[in-house]
Amino acid sequence: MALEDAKHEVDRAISGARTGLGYENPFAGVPSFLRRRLTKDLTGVDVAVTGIPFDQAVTNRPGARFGPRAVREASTLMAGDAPYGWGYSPLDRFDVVDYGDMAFDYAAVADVPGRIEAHVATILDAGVTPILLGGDHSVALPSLRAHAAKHGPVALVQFDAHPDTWSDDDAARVDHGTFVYKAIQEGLIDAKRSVQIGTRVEVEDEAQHDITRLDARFVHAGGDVTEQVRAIAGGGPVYLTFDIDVLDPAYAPGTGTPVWGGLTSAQSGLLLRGLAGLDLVGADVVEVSPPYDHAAITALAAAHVVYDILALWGWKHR
Ligand SMILES: [Mn+2]
Repeated sequence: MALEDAKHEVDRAISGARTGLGYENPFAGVPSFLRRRLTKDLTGVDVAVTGIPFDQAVTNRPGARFGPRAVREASTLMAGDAPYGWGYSPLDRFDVVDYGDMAFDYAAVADVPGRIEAHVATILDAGVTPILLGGDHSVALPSLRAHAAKHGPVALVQFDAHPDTWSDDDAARVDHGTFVYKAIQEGLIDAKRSVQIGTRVEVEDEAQHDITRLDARFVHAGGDVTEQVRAIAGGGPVYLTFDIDVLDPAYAPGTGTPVWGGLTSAQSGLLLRGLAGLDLVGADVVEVSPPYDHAAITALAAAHVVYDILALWGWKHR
């Protein structure tokens, strides 16, 4: 029996096989995201999860270059289960793959945004929905450029401790705290259909006046977050960006610029579930910095967020 079994062993992250031995352990095998097929072939694929291990645009702690690996590793634990509270499994209905990490020259920082835009455009051109694993938050800007090129201005739904609207009129700068400012300037997002959730840093800015800001206090006070977000961002394509620092440092210590008073993991899960129905066309989860993490707390939270985003995307396409 054991010898016969050995011949049929597969690693599903490599083969994508749905047959073969059914007891691959969560602690074994290639640590692709949710143990999905690791491939550069996008034929027939619905969603591609891809790592952007770039962290040279942070204002404080670095380390998000190690984020994609840590999030993948944390995700392997939940590969056998449907995401909690959704009532269906996106992995049963859709072809979700791990598209690997984007390659780039770490010493040619100025070239990185262009590479990210091309990387994301390649996925979009294949008719596939991308979900990016950051990396710092600067990766969202080139991702938005690729999405806007395909869809026109998109609604931005942003979970973040910071509004990322600090002014930055220098096109050559690559900064994780100014992507929203630049996205508005470049017309990549429809500010009136955009909303920020969980912010708790105040920026004196004018550029984002059209964006609705449901700050951390609003969330903690029990405001109608999901109802408002669905009313503001619904009815058109939505890009969701989730900066893990929207969580309180107690739930996500491993991040570049932590701020107290943030969301709990439970709140985040409920909010994401409450957004079901939005037409998600792309997403990213950024700013996981494993060197500042403890017991993989932050990576685990991020893996859950990505899984919920997958379920949110799939809700519209079931
Ligand atoms: Mn951010």
